[in-house]
Amino acid sequence: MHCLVFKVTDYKIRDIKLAKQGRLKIDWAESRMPVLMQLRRKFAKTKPLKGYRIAGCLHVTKETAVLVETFVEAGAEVSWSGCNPLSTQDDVAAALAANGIAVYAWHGLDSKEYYWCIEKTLEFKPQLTLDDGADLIFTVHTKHPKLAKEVIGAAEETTTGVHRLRAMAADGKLLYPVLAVNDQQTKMEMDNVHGTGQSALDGILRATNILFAGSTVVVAGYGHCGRGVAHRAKGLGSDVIITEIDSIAALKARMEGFRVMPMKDAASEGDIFVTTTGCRDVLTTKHFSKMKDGAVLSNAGHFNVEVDVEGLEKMAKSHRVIRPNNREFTLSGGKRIYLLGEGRLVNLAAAEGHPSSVMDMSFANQLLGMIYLKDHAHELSNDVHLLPREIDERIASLKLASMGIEIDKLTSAQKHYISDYAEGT
Ligand code: NAD
Ligand code: 3DD
Repeated sequence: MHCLVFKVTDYKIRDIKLAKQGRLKIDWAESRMPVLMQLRRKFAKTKPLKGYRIAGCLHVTKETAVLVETFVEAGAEVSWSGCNPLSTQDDVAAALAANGIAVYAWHGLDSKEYYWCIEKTLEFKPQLTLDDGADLIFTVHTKHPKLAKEVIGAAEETTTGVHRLRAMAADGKLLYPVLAVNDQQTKMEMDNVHGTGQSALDGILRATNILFAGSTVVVAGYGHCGRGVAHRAKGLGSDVIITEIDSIAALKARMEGFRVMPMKDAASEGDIFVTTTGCRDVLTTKHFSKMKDGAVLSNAGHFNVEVDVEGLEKMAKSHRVIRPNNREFTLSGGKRIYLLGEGRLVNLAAAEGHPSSVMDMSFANQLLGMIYLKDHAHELSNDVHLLPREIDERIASLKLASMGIEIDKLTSAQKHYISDYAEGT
């Protein structure tokens, strides 16, 4: 629990007067993030990040605020920007600024302002950077090669960011080691699946109040996010269709009870569309022309490239904002198509993102990842690295304990048996 102490530091946000309301949201998030708060209490004593400066570029939500203030309690200096123009919660940003954090973020900023904010976070010459989508690390690599020499390592939160960084590494372009935090089991199998599964539908519901039961939901991509969205939509009574480009993922979807078909066929069947691919041009004009009147389009992928918004704008005779985060496009012949969150990740643009209790694990990985880099970056090549499995296991154990769940332990005889080969039939 924080009392509001206004500390003087540089920041640029929407309105500092929102700080009190933002603090309440952060207090709520803290109450649902037991693993991160337990680690905060431990590291507030030992200060493992003392003397380190962390620049972060990650959605400014109440959960991110808990991570940022945990970094500070662990001894770090922190500067922060958002990683999406529509995901910043202005009251949370105000609470961070009021608590002395150098935060540069406000809801609805334009592209120029977005990159201005990233530049501001680099002014204090961080030794560690943290990304969600790799815009910060890409800025360091393309615009601040000198600063890159002072960075010991970085972490990347999401799948698309890891893809970008793996491609940079393959080109020999990475100037320092990067941790693929996204690829942790306690992140990818939790946040991407269960977080996105719930929060994407949350965003769709807040923007439409639509009834899922009886509707046909088309989910593009049956990876971690798509799987979560498909199962949650099914749970709400929808008939779910999956589209894929990967035969194995498509087969998994079919075996788990979903209809699978190309988007050219699904386009005319869907009532609600959710893209979760990390790819571009998944829903385009050739699909819009086949859609039913009233079709709802949303994206849960990291960037706003999955729905061809420009193509829809060109195709439409008119458009209007009919509800918050919900734009109605009227096509020739009167057909209406509804685009949520401007095609940006619908869970963060039209809702609050994943629930705190799943971000608890994602951000415990970020915290332990930063400490791991502090201790081991000098041993790592300029490539994308996984964190040690022990970190995953530690977070899973802490989370289970916070849920009051115990598991069995192998006996010595069992350990011997599973590591031996002599015993047969
Ligand atoms: P993933 O790699 O596990 O799954 C992506 C799936 O999409 C794969 O099965 C792939 O075969 C499929 N795919 C790729 N291109 C396709 C296309 N053109 N048409 C149909 N299917 C296609 O990735 P993931 O972890 O599920 O992440 C997906 C996206 O969501 C990424 O951009 C990631 O950064 C983002 N993400 C968003 C959130 C959020 O809060 N909204 C959370 C986690 C990840
Ligand atoms: N992401 C989703 N919900 C979030 C929240 N409440 N706070 C911060 C970030 C949040 C995005 C993450 O899931 C990130 O891991 C991603 O995009 O993969």
